[in-house]
Amino acid sequence: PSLIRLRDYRAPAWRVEAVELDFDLGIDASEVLARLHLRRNPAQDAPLRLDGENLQLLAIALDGRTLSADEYRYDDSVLVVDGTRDGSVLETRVRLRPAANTALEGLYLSGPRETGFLLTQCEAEGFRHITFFPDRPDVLSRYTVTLRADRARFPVLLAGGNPDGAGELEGGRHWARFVDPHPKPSYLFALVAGHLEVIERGYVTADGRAVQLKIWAEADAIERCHYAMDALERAMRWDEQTYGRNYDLDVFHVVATHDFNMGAMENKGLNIFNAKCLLAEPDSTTDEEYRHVEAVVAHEYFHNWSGNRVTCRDWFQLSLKEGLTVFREQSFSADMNSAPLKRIDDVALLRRAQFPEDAGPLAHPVRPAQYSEINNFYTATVYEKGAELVRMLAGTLGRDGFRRGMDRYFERNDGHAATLEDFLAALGEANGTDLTPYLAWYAQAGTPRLKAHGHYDAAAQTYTLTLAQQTPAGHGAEPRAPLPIPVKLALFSPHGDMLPLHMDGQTSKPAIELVVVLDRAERNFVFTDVAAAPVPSLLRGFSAPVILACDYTPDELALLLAHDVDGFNRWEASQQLAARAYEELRDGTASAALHAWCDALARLFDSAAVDDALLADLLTPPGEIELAERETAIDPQRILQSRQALQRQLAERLGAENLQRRYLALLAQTGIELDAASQARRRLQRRVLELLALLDPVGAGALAATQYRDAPGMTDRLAALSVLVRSGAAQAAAALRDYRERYAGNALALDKWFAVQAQLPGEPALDRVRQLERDDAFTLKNPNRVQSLLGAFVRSNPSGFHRADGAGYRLLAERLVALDALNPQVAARLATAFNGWQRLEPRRREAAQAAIVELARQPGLSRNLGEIIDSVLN
Ligand code: BAL
Ligand code: ZN
Repeated sequence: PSLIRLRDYRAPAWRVEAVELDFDLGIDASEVLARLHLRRNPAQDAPLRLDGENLQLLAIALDGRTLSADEYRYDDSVLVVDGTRDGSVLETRVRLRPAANTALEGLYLSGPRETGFLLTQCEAEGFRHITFFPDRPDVLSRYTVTLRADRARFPVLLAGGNPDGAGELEGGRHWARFVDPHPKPSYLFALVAGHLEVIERGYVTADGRAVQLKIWAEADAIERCHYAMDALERAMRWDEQTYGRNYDLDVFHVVATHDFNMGAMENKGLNIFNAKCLLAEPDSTTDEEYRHVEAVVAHEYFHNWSGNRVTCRDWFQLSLKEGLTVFREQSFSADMNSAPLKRIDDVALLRRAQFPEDAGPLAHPVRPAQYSEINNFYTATVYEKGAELVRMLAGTLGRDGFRRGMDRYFERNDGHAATLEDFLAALGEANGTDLTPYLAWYAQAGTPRLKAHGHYDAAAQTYTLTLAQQTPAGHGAEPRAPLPIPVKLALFSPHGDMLPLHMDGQTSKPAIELVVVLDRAERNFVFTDVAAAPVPSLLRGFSAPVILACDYTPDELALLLAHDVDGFNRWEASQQLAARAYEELRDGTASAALHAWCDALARLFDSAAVDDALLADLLTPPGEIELAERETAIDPQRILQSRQALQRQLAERLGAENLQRRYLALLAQTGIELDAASQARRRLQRRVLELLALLDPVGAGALAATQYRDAPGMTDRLAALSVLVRSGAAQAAAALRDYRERYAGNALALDKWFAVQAQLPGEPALDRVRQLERDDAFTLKNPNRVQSLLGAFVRSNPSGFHRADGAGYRLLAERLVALDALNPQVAARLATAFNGWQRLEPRRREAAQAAIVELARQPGLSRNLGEIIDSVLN
């Protein structure tokens, strides 16, 4: 397959100033009439080439004249038209088959053909499945969209932009028109048509615009949209207050669908959401999912400026909108909830999803240099690492400086398609600083390693911190240069107090926390007037996305765990200590870290020094995937066992009686309130029950069964179900039956039923997955269902998926072939579970390789899946 390269970028030869789209909508067949008002780029002399993927062309006319067959050429992906000039109007009419579209890209049907509704998904290149167009993000056009359809079958007709009339037609049909005054790229086009209910709220922006907020969903889901409406309003206010950004249309539509490849989509004025990122109610939504709904609603809304008003010049700049918008969402969520917990969750996700991606054959820079299929680059690297890069820039400029820079960026690029260089230039120029050294972060794959070593000179009372960086050689041939790495740090006295920081040669008043920037391979930072050997707290708040290696003693980490006031670093100390304790247990060597970890946590457990949620996280060692990152010959089953042994040791140190007492105290207060303290209690209650289940499976099984039965909401119910299933409790089967029945009509709740079982530890998982595939509710056609069973198995269950006999790999390969024929995007995403097979222990490595090679031999694989398989193998 041909590669698209960043260095080959050329401005478009033709632009579309305005486009009129007329849809005649039907489930089996829809027709699209497109009128393109063309402008020639005077600097180029190329014929008009339009993207169009497998379209059935019914008619074509240029400037009002029907074209003869020798005046255009169409090869099922590109239409070339002769004789166009600046100002020409090209008209095409095509027929689409929405009900037959299982790829969920372009125009498709969500739900059953009798009752479902039509919708579109265009990012990244779905618009070319709808009509002929220069389907690239740097062609910005004004859209007028008219929808026509049978009123009884399609009572609701929606498109992006402002409503511009509606009315009746003959034969029970009706029409509606929408005009979008803001020029936009084709990937932001959207329409929705069908039976939908709505909830509405009036909103007045800070600059005085009255906006109607409308959330649409099918009848059985509409009452689950109120939380999203509240979240939307919070996000709109926050963006006004934090970035001075106001909404810019008269109406803002949000639509929920159960059939969606992504989490959600920021189409201008018509956001479309995967139902799992929008619907919420206590009976079927966990606390974590509530926070996710709030985050995704905000993320899509924030795109209205970071993505829509200022869009990307080309898809290589994807992180310009995604990394920035994830960062904006992270800041919003931190303000709405607990900031340290949000940071812990985000860094844990980065380590679980992005670090492994960056360490294997799928590694790519945040701004990739090339791709074959752009849909494969909606990755943790572009999103999550991209957000970390923005966070470093924001940290460097400070709150006011970053706001100044963002104002400049929006002002200068409004209505344009921008690049990462434009972004850094605006931030830098508004602050009189040069940020171009940070471009190196965007160009290099791999997670940099930061080595830290401290030396205390008692006689001179100086502490010298040596920081050194190394970026591993990537799979690409990107240049390797030292990166600017901001390291936020503090020094602690042996008693756990923060010390004033006297830096060598510094004249201003000493701070107790500061940021040093390591901008070369190695550097010493000297602190003076240090009375005793200090313990450094480094990379506070995770100030740079690196892997830190510091030669701490277990006691030093325990000191930070006990005293660091930076919640993130306190958690980080626990993670580091737990990882060392895990290694001790695995290797049967010393037990200093194990004792230090358990002792420190036992002290915290019995004190009120930290809040419940942070305590829950401190009591949780790094996950199996993160622990695997520290190994060279990975045996996931051994990792599971050592990690379980570690947790058992902790549980023993805390004591069954103590755990049970705490559990019952937490249980007595539980409810469905969503305030931070209530969520924190539920988080700790789950963790305590999990620890108890390791010590006393029978006793914990009884408690979990009762908790399952009496749970006031989904957080407690699912926690109990998970403990029952994972610990193999006798009550598990009955609880699973009950859940299956209780939530038979609730797809999102049922997804969790599949996912809990797909994560059954160890060998039994595979048979359970096969059994669940035979459940009436399982289908490969629904991305959420695929994700809940197969995704949870291959991605979140290392000990189950990586069976030594290779049966997990063969199952995945077989399902990928079937899935690829239906939905290549979903297949390709699932296939990334093969990433990292080279680092498995030899038996599993061979089995994985055999399955992947066999898969690669299958004829007719999509470009999406083919690219992932090729990359994984090489
Ligand atoms: N733009 C694709 C979905 C999202 O990141 O919002
Ligand atoms: Zn996004």
